[in-house]
Amino acid sequence: MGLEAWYMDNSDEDQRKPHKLQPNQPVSLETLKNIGVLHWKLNADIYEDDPQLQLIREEQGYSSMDIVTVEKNTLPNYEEMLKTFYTEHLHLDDEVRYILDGQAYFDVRDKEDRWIRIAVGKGDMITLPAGIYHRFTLDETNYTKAMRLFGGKPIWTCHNRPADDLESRKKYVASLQSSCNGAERHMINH
Ligand code: KMT
Ligand code: NI
Repeated sequence: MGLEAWYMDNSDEDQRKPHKLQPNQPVSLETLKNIGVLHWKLNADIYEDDPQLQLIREEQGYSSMDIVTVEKNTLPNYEEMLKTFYTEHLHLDDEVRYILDGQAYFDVRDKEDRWIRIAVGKGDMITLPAGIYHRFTLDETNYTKAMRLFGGKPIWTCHNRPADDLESRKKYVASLQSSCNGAERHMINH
């Protein structure tokens, strides 16, 4: 099952609006995979006891988790947090989020440094690779509840752009250069 993603326009309007280009320029799951963004669709109604989620956590080594509700009167320091989330940044580890309720947008940079907006909703689990520049915003519904998954000790530190000298960034950039798109791979294989 697909995620909806698209290239963003450059308007300064409310970050919570979709910011689609006119006409819309969709981005495929394949393109997302090529920049290291992975996606699973799960049944969020049973997240507390879901064998599928357990399997992913075991396979990917996501041993710890917490649950965060991003909503005006629920999240402490709401306004400040939203600003932090929407400031372009990277992390030293993968950012893994499982949307349990509501919806939101993750924006990621593509190989040409263009913004791709990814719409996530209930049941979407998404992994942004360590070192990718990204940001997060609520949409116009102003509410989402997400499970944050992590490999070891939870470290949510944001490194704002520019952070090009960090090892995680260098590794990520190198991984983009060595991976190629489907067509190129096809040619190498034949
Ligand atoms: C991040 O680091 O971008 C985030 O944690 C986004 C918010 S997760 C609901
Ligand atoms: Ni982040």
